[in-house]
Amino acid sequence: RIIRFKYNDEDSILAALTDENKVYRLPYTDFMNLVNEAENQKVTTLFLVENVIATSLPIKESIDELSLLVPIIAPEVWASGVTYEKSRDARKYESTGGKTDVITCYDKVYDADRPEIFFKSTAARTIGPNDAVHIRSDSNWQIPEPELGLVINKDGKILGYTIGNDMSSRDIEGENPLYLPQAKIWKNSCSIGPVIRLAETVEDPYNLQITCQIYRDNQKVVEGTANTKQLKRKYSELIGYLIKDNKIFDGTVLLTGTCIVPPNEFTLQDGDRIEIEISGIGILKNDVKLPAPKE
Ligand code: DO4
Ligand code: MG
Repeated sequence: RIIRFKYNDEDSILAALTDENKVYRLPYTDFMNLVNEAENQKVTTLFLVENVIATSLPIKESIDELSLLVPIIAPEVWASGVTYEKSRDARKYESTGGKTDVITCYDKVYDADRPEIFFKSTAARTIGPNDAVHIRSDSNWQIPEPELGLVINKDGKILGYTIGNDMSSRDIEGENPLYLPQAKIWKNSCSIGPVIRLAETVEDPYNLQITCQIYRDNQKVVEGTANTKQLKRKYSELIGYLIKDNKIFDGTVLLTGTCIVPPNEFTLQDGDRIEIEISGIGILKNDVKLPAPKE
């Protein structure tokens, strides 16, 4: 797994995190530099990383002592929607007030050949662990969306897997699906990290357990779990539609849709804490903040 962290007066360090939680500094400026170097040498990224681990010593600090940053400064984050039944049903609920005898755009997109793919975030709006996700001041129904993130190159090749939180406003989208960008994009509305698990080390990306826990005043108030085997689509299908006739940049992250939705009566509050775990990848933890109104 690849991490980035702040270290004394150095801006950022790229490092490998082993399964035993040992941290090895890598001689590359960032994740894409590592990937490109492997390509130049015609070896896998895993080979380069294992070589560093075999020929150097881990740093003395433990992973918990490090100030982790986003593992990659993704130029863009895109997201897939309504890729799990759970999401289709939740979107239908918020847009109809709970009616089941109507066909909504969410029912149609779940069954359509073309998936829902939307623009989610830019590098400046995306945060990593140890930073707070923001909630909007004009919404009364906001949730995290725990999602597997694909780190891809400009040609759509999957380089690694990360964890993403597609923060969402259910009442804004529920009022009118045309409000989607406002229900999805604002400052600190997207979190990714804390690691990128190299693609070649993931045995079955369609069998990853995802868990989301939300804490309020140190009490767990929400817990949900699901598995990527419930995904309706293939990752190649989502990427295929994303890159079609598009310009995509190295290090783009594509979120694959949410499979966990908190109970309908739940909304996030300032001071909550969100923890999203994906098996074999790690735990993405973020506090929730309602920023003070601008003067
Ligand atoms: O249709 C809205 C977006 C749904 C979404 O973000 C998801 O399913 O994860
Ligand atoms: Mg989502």
